[in-house]
Amino acid sequence: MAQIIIHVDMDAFYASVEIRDNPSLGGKPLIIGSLPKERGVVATCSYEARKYGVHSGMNIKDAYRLCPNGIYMHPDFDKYKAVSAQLHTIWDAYASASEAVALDEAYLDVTEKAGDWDGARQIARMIKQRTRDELHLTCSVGLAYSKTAAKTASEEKKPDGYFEILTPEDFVNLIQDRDVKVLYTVGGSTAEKLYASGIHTVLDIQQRQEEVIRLLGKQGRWITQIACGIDERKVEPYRPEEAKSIGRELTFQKDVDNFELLKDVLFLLALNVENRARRVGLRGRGVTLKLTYADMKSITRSRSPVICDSAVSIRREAVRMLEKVEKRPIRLIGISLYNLTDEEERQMRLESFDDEDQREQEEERKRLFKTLEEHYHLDFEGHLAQLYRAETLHKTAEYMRKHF
Ligand code: DCP
Ligand code: CA
Ligand code: CA
Repeated sequence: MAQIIIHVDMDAFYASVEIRDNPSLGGKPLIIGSLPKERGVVATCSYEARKYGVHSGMNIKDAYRLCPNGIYMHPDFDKYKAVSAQLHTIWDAYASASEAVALDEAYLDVTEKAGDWDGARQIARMIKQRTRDELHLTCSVGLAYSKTAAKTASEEKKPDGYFEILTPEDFVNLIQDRDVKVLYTVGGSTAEKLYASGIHTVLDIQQRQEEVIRLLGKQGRWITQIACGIDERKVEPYRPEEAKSIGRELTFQKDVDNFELLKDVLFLLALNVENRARRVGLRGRGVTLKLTYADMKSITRSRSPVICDSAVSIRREAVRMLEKVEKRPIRLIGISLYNLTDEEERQMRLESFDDEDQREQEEERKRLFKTLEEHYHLDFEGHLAQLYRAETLHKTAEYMRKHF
């Protein structure tokens, strides 16, 4: 049977929650992330701030340059996690399966509960209404025949939007003249490859499918399908707290035998893992270090229980394990967090210890960034934002390898 799928995504999520809880922030450019004098990135910002060109992932210094009159705040992940749980209560009431993609976003399979498109429209309306009435927040909803189309639809009329794409033909008509990046599986580096071959729009992909597949392999096959409106993926019931682990690994182009360098790479990996864990509101109670030697022998080492919710603490544990392994050339290194939890473990620790540990971690974070900058001449002020992307991580690590 054909599917009826809703994709719901909250508007300026962290910022909207903060404005709701402190209405004096309303109507102002609000930037959630770091404070201007710190080193960090923009997590998100209000739509007023977006008018100045500020956006998620941007270096905070750049945001400050564009919007010096903005209000800058740290995120409060625990609060957003609590709101996310309330959202799920609403969403799950209308879906036979719901798949959380982030704290503020989910796919809902409403095929059975809606019965037909009219039923689904009603569900979309109710979700928007209840989100407003019960949580005093707005969301954007997309209704469609597939996951890809539903996600595209929810983006279409943001904020507080509603849009529907009921057939593959409608989907194709909507996006065929747009840049290939409208297909959300096409990231920056994939887009560059396509542009280099003169493929700029979705229509170009449709008309040159063989070429795209030759260029991108398996991923190319998937992209050509989406470009033609084909996506039969089901909504997979999923909650972030069911995730088994969050990890990132890196294969070097050339084997690395310098273990001091590996410790620095561990910080890059830990920053990436920290960012992803925070976005779904989870902490790890265990850390795994994975290594593959040049002769392809792989080993893993784990530590648990530990409290790991920051790049510094994740790296600290990984370095301890790295110091105990056999020192031979390394081909791959990875870190993952497991025993994921959203419990407030920090509350169980003594306040004073907590504060002191916090300060120490802050110092260590600064020191690690400084080392990276001084040893490798990496411009972290400029690159920190992109560092959270896997491909930049890769490039940065390779750069470090060459210059150490
Ligand atoms: N987030 C983050 N870092 C990013 C992107 C997002 O920490 N690079 C966080 C902050 C956002 C939340 O995740 O509030 C949801 O991300 P979205 O991409 O859905 O962005 P918003 O909900 O903030 O805005 P929009 O209205 O565009 O969906
Ligand atoms: Ca959102
Ligand atoms: Ca989102």
